Amino acid sequence: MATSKMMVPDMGGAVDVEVIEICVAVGDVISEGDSIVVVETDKASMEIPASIAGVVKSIALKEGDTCSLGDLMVEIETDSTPDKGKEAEPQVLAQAEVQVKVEMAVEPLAAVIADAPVQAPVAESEHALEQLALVPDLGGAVDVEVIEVSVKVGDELAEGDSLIVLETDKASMEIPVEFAGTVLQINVAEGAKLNVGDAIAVLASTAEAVVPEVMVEVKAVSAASEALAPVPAVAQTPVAAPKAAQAPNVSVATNVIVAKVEPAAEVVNSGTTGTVHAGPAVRMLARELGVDLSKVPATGPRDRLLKEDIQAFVKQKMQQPAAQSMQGHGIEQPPAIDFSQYGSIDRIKMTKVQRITAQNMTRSWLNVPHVTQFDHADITDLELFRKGLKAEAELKGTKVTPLPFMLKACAMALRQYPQFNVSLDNDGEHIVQKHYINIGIAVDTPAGLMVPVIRDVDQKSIWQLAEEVIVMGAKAKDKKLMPADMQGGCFTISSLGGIGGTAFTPIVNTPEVAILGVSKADMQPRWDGSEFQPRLMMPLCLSYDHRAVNGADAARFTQYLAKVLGDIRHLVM
Ligand code: CAO
Repeated sequence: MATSKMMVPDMGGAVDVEVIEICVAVGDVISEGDSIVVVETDKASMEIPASIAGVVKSIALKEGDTCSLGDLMVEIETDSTPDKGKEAEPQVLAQAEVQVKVEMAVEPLAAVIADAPVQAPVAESEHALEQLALVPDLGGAVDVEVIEVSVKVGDELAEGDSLIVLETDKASMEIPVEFAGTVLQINVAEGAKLNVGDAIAVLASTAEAVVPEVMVEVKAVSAASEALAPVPAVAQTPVAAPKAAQAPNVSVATNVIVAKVEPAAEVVNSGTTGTVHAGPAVRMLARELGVDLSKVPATGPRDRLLKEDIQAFVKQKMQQPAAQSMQGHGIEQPPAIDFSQYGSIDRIKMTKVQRITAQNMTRSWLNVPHVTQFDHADITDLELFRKGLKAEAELKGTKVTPLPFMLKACAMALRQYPQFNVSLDNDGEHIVQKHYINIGIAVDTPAGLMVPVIRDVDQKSIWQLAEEVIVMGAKAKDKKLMPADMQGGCFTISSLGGIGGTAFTPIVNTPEVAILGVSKADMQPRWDGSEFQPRLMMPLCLSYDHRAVNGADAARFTQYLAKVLGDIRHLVM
């Protein structure tokens, strides 16, 4: 038996954070990952999970206390019976003032490193460091699936090389390595579910060590030192955390025993029910079950939502008459057909992006009363101007398509008609008016449709927008979009103008309330009052949520777009 002290880990730099819940009692048998305490900053609540299993011997914190990095949380009695051996030299790994003394190195990441074979690159260079490549911030996504491991042991990697490909609900993304080095060990496999801070691989790196945020000292307890395990040799090699700028909240060293902070659970402002307090596990359950947390009555201390609250809410919904909860999804599925009876077929698994797109489209199509308004913009003069920019664009190393002009015109239209820059609250009683203008652009990629968001379009020049369209389009096609790149949109443009077609009816990208479809401009005869003139006409197809927007407003919106695109001097008005 041994006793371990579990300390407060790095909480993203937050100090004096209030303890709002103690999740364990003395005598509790806990497993690794069980919540020990819940803390709450002014921005988020976080569950701090146990990094080791054992029996709670004492609890140093109580509700209402404030705590900071390195404060003692609990003492845990573990049944580990380490080998006898020499006591590890305490290692000071960084500059932080706080030193967390831990009695036994049994933290999972530490174990990973301790087991890592020390391979040639380390031995060959006295400057070589074993560094952990960790999962970076995934924009709040959790349990993200590994769909590809792009490296193998022995590979020499340059900074920025792809380690793995992850697939979230919204996108596939490559996770690059933050430093050059040789792959010593790979800690993940295809199909694994990863979270921020999880170890991807161990690399031997000659890169300058990046000082971890947290300094941790591991020390066998002197009184019982003979009974304790020596820190394995490899564990004495400092393992640097990723570069501070990209470092997740978890700081890592080979011999660190620090409870890992779960990705901060966001505090949802529901508008109707006030702030929702719920830990990550509860939020995950709610997401799995499709439950809107703001609708669930909380019964926990200080109005915290408990798992039981979610379960009770779902049970109650299930008992309601089917018609009340159908929202269009109760439509009978078409019958399954064995197509092979008619000829040769292949059954191909959809990518996650395709599956999620299908779900989102269905949800939007069934929930949103769609109307599409058609119009044309005369872009003859715009095209003359745009083509005149070609040489300047080449000098700048960029390219200007009609899309940046459309983005700018839509930003102006959203300012002019703010009823298009809203989302409908799920309570059916409120509209959320947005005062920022972020516009998504639909990008066609081999993995499926992705919609990166260009922020603050109203504040950017045509050159900046042209550049961002190129960068975002390339990131989408190269699977390099991060979840944050696809969040926060107010309106979407789906441009099929580079491909063709005369018109289409795009589906509103909920919770937005309108989307502009653009088809290919072509020459058409236009009557100028005395004769027909050949004019380059671009088809505009504005689909909107008729709950938020009236038909007359939609007609005004597309007329306004046609005016601005027809004479782009309006863009500077
Ligand atoms: N009319 C005529 N020509 C157009 C046009 C329009 N409305 N829009 C673009 N073009 C031209 C461009 O000027 C370019 O020609 P030049 O090279 O001669 O200048 C050419 O078409 C190709 O443009 P592009 O598609 O490469 O660039 P873009 O900025 O117009 O679009 C992007 C970028 C990322 C939006 C686009 O590549 C894309 O993925 N489009 C598909 C969107 C989609 O799938 N929508 C459907 C969603 S619902 O299923």
